[in-house]
Amino acid sequence: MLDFFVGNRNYSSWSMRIGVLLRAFDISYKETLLPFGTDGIGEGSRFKEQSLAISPTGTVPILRDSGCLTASDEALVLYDTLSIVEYVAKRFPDQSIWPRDQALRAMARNLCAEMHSGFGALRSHCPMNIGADLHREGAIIWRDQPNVRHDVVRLDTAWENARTLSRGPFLCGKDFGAVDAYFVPVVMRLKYYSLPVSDACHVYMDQICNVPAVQEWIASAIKEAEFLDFEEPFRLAP
Ligand SMILES: N[C@@H](CCC(=O)N[C@@H](CS)C(=O)NCC(=O)O)C(=O)O
Repeated sequence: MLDFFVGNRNYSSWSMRIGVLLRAFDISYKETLLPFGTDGIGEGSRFKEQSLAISPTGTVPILRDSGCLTASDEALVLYDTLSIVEYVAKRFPDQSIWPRDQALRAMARNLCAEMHSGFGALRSHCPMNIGADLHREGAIIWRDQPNVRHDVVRLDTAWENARTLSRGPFLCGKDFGAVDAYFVPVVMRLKYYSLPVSDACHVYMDQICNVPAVQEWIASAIKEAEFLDFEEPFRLAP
């Protein structure tokens, strides 16, 4: 049995990647929310205490597979989005989580790795906040933060190249895959901060927003209707 532990759906971009991936591929699992609290997510917080009880890093998402035991007879725990994607792809080999074509698969891994370790300016200046109208803040960030502009231009170029090479409409071909799941939280940032992107980029963003698994996650994030000051640099509590 797969246990999937997530953070708050509107704030936890890393959780969203895997949550959308599992839903898109119809993989069955039990989801448990480890809620971010008003005491934050750092050392000593309730969230940290709960997440450290399951994984050594105390971060979300976490995937635990009780169908696979370690040498110490404990359920296998995966605590990083890259290793989770790799594990799920091996565990469900009939699903095209990575493209079958070798060159497209390598391109998908390149892009996932780039996303995993890059786009720091966009991530830090535009924290994910699903459903929030942050277009004014987005315009100021765009004006004042050259590194955010650089990240967005790179995204736009990378997506366009990938969709051209693979013939789209997703990044690595006609089907939604791990690489698209990886970029879903970035699509949320571009959308809710209304950052300026090319027409082609808008087409891809719409493509992503029309994926049922993405729509489900967005709906549940908005329904959470939670407001945590430490995740909200731009808004006051309603
Ligand atoms: N490298 C990790 C990063 C996960 C991560 O940073 N998650 C955030 C929530 S979105 C977290 O748990 N933060 C708590 C902390 O850093 O203490 C992954 O790929 O899953």
